[in-house]
Amino acid sequence: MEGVGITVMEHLLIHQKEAPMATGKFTRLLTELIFSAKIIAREVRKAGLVDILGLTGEINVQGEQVRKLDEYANRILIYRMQRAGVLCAMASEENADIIEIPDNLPKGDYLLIFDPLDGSSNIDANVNIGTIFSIRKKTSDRAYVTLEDFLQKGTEQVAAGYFLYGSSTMLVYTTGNGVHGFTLDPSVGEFLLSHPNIQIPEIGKIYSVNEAYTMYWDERTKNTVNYFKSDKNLRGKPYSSRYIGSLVADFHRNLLYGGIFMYPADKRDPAKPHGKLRLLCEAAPLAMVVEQAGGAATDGKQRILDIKPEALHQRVPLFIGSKKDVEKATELMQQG
Ligand code: P6P
Repeated sequence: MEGVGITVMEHLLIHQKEAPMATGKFTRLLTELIFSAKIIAREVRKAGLVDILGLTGEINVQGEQVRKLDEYANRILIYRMQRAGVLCAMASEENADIIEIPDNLPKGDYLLIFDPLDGSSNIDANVNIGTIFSIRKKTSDRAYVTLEDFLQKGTEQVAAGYFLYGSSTMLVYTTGNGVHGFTLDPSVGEFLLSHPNIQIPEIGKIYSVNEAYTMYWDERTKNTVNYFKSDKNLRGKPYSSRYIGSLVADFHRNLLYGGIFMYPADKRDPAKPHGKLRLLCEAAPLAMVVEQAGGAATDGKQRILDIKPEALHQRVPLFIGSKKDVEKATELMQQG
């Protein structure tokens, strides 16, 4: 019927036979995640007016004036997802330890890991930012949740995706049956299917990396990046350089157009020998999305989804995007 789109819930139920995830519990989890994102999107849209409005003009659940949007997004997600009745615990990029569900609130057996507002340092420049999420199931038969329950390989994710707060607000996610994009129609407050079955081009035309760090890279990393800047690559000419400095925005553009995003290890900070990006709340969810879209993701050596985490905030080098480009980058990163 003209003018009526497919909502996320309709899409999930349509694919119910393929997506065993479309159980009531999973649907509830996704519904609450979407509601949280709508609240965050509303505040992000106001961000430019903060000075005029005075802070966000929002009183958060603790009755404090909210000062920073990533703290605000974190609070919204924790508050709402604790009450969804489907989680046994959460982990956030903003919180050092796992976040338990208070005893007085209903619980389930899903685990949610998220980066509440990735790229938030760009918000004052009105650059696109996003929320990245990873959904897993508690597999241990212990009555209580421990850190060990979170340290599962990325292949254990049951769903993953991101919200992108930009010229429009989008949800892109997978339950293991392809990648689907939905765009928020603010007039009805629903995310409507806008990008069914996203497939990333096998060979891209964009490379994304912060070349300011060249002097901190090892020779293999320099050779790998130079490959995309030369005419000795699969395209026979240099790839275009595009780097926003907001992971979700860079990833989303490359997902649609084709390309490779690289955040290699560098020698800038001895405390972060494996680069800046985090395995559990950034690399693993985006790796599930990109593989479901026909792409690839490695740490320069192995598949991101095969990495067994050792710590909640473990950082990994990330090479993610078009399959042939990531395969070539990984090959070059292994050369002596
Ligand atoms: P750099 C934003 O702070 C972020 O975590 C990602 O969104 C982004 O890809 C990366 O850092 C940018 O880091 O070191 O290039 O400024």
